Amino acid sequence: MTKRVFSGVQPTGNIHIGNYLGALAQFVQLQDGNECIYCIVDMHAITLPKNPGELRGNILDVAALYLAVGVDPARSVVFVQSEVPGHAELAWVLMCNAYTGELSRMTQFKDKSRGNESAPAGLFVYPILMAADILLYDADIVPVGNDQKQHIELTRDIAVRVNNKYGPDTFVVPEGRFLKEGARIMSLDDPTSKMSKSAESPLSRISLLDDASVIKKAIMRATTDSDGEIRFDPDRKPGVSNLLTIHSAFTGTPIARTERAYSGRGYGAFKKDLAEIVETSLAPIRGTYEEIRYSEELIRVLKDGAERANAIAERTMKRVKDRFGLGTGRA
Ligand code: ATP
Ligand code: LTN
Repeated sequence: MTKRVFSGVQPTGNIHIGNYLGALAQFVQLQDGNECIYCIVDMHAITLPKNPGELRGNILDVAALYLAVGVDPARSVVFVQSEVPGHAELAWVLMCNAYTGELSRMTQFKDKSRGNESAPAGLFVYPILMAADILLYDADIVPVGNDQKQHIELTRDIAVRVNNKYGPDTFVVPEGRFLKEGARIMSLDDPTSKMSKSAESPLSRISLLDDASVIKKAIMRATTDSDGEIRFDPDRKPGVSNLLTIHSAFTGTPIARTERAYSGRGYGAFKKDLAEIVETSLAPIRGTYEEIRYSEELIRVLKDGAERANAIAERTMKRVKDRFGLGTGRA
């Protein structure tokens, strides 16, 4: 039986190779044999203040990148979250079935709010909106990076809780799909924290649209260590291990083989080759992106995607309203 796949990326700019290897590459692979729905989660992006003009631009950037990496709008639904009202509607229903205690335990909230009394309430309920995104489409599989594990668990807990109360088939209980290699790409200049869109230093990441010179600079300057040995050991050699992970994710070569190939050759040679591998992998993505980013075709894809997504979302909302006894049931 074909499975339904759902995932989303925030339109926050600087989409990087961590997002690509951890999430986008899986989006493309999962199109074979599954029904895929890929969303640009703009409502998640406003949990922290955004410049409106920039946000609009970032939405189209992510949409163009989806298509550039190989998401095929003829096979998959591609749309913008705020264009389907069901997300906000279902989020409210789920909020009434989630506990403040479980939300306070979310590490992303703890990191981003840091006990700040004026942290937006949206940051606190962010995982509920994410649960709504997933449950609205009866998704079976959710491909995401490792950092989203806790949010997927919460989604499952809420789905099971509602099913126990309101009927076993109210929601499909989804499963996360995490990649082993490439599930967590670390920052290049601080390999103990994850590569992130929001990190201040541009040398911490490689964005999908970076050109050859920027890629080379970031990799050549990546933090390593002083023992000169190319060996995978994330605890003692986080920088080198991260570069090996990136190498393996782009080439498909097992890490052990790369360790042998570069044995005794020092970091310089490895880094130079890696920069070239990353550049040749990203060049075609950049090319397609430039062709479609400002095209009418992109707008048409998103409009069509929103219509298809809405049709599914409306069916789910009708079912949810019936189970909860909301409305008259005759609208
Ligand atoms: P931020 O910098 O704001 O934390 P982000 O880089 O985590 O943002 P998201 O839009 O939240 O970006 O994530 C998009 C997808 O990329 C998610 O599935 C997420 O798990 C994945 N992802 C993000 N960072 C990494 C990373 N360093 N390694 C692997 N996957 C990642
Ligand atoms: N929270 C995710 C983005 C996201 C998402 C989703 C991922 C929002 N809704 C639904 C998968 C399914 C993040 O920060 N990476």
